[in-house]
Amino acid sequence: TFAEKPAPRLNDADTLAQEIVEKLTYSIGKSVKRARLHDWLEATTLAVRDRIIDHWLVSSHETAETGAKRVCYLSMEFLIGRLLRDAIANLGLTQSVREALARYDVELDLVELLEPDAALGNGGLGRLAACFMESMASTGVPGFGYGIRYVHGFFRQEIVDGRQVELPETWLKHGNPWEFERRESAYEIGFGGKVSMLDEAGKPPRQVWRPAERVLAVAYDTPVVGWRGEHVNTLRLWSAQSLDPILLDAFNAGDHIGALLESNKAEAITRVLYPADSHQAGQELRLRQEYFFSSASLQDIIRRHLRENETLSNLADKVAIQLNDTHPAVSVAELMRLLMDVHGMEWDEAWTITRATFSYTNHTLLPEALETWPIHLFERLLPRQMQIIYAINAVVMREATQGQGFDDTTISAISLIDEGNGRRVRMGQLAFVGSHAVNGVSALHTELMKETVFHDLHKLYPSRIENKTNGVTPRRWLFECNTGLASLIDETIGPGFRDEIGELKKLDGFANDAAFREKFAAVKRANKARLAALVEERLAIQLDPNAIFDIQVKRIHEYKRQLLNILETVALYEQIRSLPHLDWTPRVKIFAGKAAPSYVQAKEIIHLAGDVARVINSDPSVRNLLKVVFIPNYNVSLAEIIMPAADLSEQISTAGLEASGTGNMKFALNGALTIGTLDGANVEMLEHLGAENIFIFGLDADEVARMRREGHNGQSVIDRQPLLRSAIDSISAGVFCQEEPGRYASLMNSIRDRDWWMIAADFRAYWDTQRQLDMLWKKPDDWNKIAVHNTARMAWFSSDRSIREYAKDIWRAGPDA
Ligand code: 26R
Repeated sequence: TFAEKPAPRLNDADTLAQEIVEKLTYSIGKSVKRARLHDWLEATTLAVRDRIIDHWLVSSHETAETGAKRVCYLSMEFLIGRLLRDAIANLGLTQSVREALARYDVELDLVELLEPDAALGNGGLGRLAACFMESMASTGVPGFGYGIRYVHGFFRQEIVDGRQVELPETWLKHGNPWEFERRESAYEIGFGGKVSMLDEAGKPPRQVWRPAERVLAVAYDTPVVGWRGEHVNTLRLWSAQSLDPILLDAFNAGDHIGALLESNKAEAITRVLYPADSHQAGQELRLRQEYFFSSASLQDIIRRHLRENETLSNLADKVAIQLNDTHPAVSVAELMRLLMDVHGMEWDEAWTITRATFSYTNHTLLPEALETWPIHLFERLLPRQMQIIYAINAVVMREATQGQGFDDTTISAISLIDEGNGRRVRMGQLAFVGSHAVNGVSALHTELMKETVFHDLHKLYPSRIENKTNGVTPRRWLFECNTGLASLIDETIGPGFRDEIGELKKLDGFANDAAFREKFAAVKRANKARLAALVEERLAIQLDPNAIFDIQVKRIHEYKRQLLNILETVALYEQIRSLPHLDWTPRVKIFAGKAAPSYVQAKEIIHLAGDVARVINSDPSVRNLLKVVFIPNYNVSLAEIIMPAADLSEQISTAGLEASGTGNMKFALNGALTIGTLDGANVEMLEHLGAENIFIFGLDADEVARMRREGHNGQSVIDRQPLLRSAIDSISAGVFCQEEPGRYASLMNSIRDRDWWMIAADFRAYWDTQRQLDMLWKKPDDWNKIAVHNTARMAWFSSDRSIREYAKDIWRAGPDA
């Protein structure tokens, strides 16, 4: 029995107006006359939500009835941003909702702006999870996102006296109309305590874990609607609650405060997102978060499976679980525990099922970002899981000893236990051995995984690593954020690309059509004007729309080399001042991004960008030829304004260190040219765009590795580069921070000494490529041709393509399974 297909609703403005006003009246209790903009947001959301729910119920019943395999995407982060515009667009309601609200003199665009930006993620990994959720819904893969319902998402960034200040984010302040609390889907999560052998009469002996603490995981579901509203999936986020909201004993004994403290401690687990994406914090609370959401998700998966199946033996045929990086890697041990200790399965069967169920995606090779946990902490918090990890390790060690060519060194590299640093559990190794498939996120990254972090595991299991290049959803990152361009494409090649993004290719020929190029450029100009207005309003800086909008937005990281960009900016500034008669191309350098609160160098880079901006922007001698802006509080919503407004996209990481990048794809899809290194997915963009349409410079990954091995010294390069030397010297001398001349001494010295990130080494190639782009800007026809080719050739980087590859090669799920 399928869920009753709902009677199709009318999608005209009259019907929507009526439904919205009904919500306003009866769900919010406001009259049209009294309603504030916020009330309209809520009423509109509720009306749109009803239509999603119709499809949601059908989708979930269909999956249950057909016994289709489900995909569970376990991720500590989902960087979803605003949902209303996305939902309205995917349902095809944009015009009628706009008209419906206009009848009450309410502007849809203004209503949308009031929605908080759900920032339950740090950056690339979290935004990828959000794009994947949307693409699973759009391609009809029965997907469940599992994560954490943080009360405070990623911090809000303010710049105070030039420095980053972190403020708490309170996205739930006005409630969240998208979520449904599911009190019936709640699970107990244990911590600490002891493990003992239980020997019951007539039963084989087994281990039981008696946790010392227990908290409740309560589910909150958000529907995720795909393109044309045909399929709706679920994002299930867990919230921690105290098992007894008040410990009755303590309460009755008169310990009112003590009783409530206990519940605070439980609820602390899901209170805040860790904002570090570079260095592992190693906090106990973080491990608690990882286990909390892993265990809740697995218990939920098992319960649903047993509702529909007699046995757990076929679990792997019915569910695929994707581990989004190592953050949920403890799931490998937890599933083993649940299968054996709770459901009585034998080790061998449990291990076979576990490996057939899990797969793991690696998102970074940076050694300092690889997760390991001290054994003593692990053992104290999760004693049974620690036992299981030792047992898994024994299995793997046995396989390695039997394998060819594994000596002591390789075997200790494979071990789940790092014996070198005070004994730690290696979460990457755990995720790897517990999975049947392990993937990197770009072709280059996947090859480097095989050569570096997983060199020895790859030798032991040579067919396990495969590549799945990232993608971005074209709905949010083209149709919704760039309606001007999307409509122009409609007019030019017809609307087929909205259902089949590959049709964008038809645009390629129009690169040679002068009339089309003019329209394409007009759209870009309008998008630049919109960004300029935002900058003017927020920062009181005026931008020249005739200048190249040269943009680098992403987390602030040494390896992403915002510093290289700033040095080139300073060098350009000095050149303009010393050669004012030359025909300089006007540029606006735009930066945005957050630094991890404890990442000192990243914060100094933000400070420097602001200092440089202040001096350059107030220097009349550069005459509008150069402007520099740092836009505070980069988030998904800001990205939606920035991506369509870029002429030039900066993707300049030290080669070998950016696993993929996804901002690179969003920019190019919206017609920006890329200046970048041969890193991450830039390599594949080069293949799809052709070398004439992307501006690649600098050392490649092999060269970086060789120079690091052989020892490289920045000073010797700087001595041969007068522009670079002068820029570094000016910054060191305090030209941009006269109030504190020594402010950037250590930042500059790190380039002079070790130059670990190859900033000095790549400067010249970067400078030359930028000047080549200056020349190109003077030939708008040539520039715009390339821009059109970028949009036309980026379809392959749709996350629908990524998802179809995962579904076919890893999950064996989805409509084509
Ligand atoms: C353990 C903790 C400190 C931590 C480390 C790293 C927490 C979060 C991260 C974030 C990393 C894994 C991340 O976001 N990586 C990015 O993933 C994107 C999606 O695959 C890539 O495009 C991007 O290149 C990569 O940096």
